Amino acid sequence: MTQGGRLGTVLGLFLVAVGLVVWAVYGLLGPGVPGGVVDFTTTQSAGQPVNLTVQTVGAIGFGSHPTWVSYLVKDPKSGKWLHTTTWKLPANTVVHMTIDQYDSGSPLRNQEWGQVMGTPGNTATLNGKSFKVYDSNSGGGVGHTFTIPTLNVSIPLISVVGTPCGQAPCHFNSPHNIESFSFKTPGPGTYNWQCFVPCGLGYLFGNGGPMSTQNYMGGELEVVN
Ligand SMILES: [Cu+2]
Repeated sequence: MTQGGRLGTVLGLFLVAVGLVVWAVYGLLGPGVPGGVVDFTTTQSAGQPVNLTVQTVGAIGFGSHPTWVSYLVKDPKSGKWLHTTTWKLPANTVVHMTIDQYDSGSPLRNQEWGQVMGTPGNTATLNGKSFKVYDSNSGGGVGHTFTIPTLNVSIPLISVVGTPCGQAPCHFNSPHNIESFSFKTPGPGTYNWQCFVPCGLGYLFGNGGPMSTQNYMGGELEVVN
């Protein structure tokens, strides 16, 4: 083999090794590859409620749009945070949803989005305390909503107090609010969900960027039998 050939082989092997290290570190520590579907249909016996946990962050911190606001979902099998907003759920089943909200907020342009809708009694809990409506002119306001328009489900996500977590996935040592509520899935079909607070900073009226991109501020519920 010529010296150039040997150099090429060594360089090639070196790049493969670097690639493997990056892949291993990302796989172990990182929140996974964006996209895909997280399956909640096999994590409990038929007819039993589904537990679905997500987090909202002010900046995802990785990928092609590190500064964008985003949702992440906790994989029910591995417990890892995944950057995926398409969730497969069983039909006609109660979903107990928990949102760990790590982002700041502001007063709402439309106070209607401060209401809890579509849950039993139109209530949700904020850090263990039941509420029906949040006055977004108090505290730090509202950061996002979790809204499923076709099911009339909507929950305001209340601003954290203090310096928000800088890089996802966030952990409980950063300021956060824990909100929980339940809703029932309808029959099979695809149901979009999204945030209704224009939180796409730097975009026209806040509605571009993460607000209109899958895996950031919106996604799909794939409801199946
Ligand atoms: Cu949002």
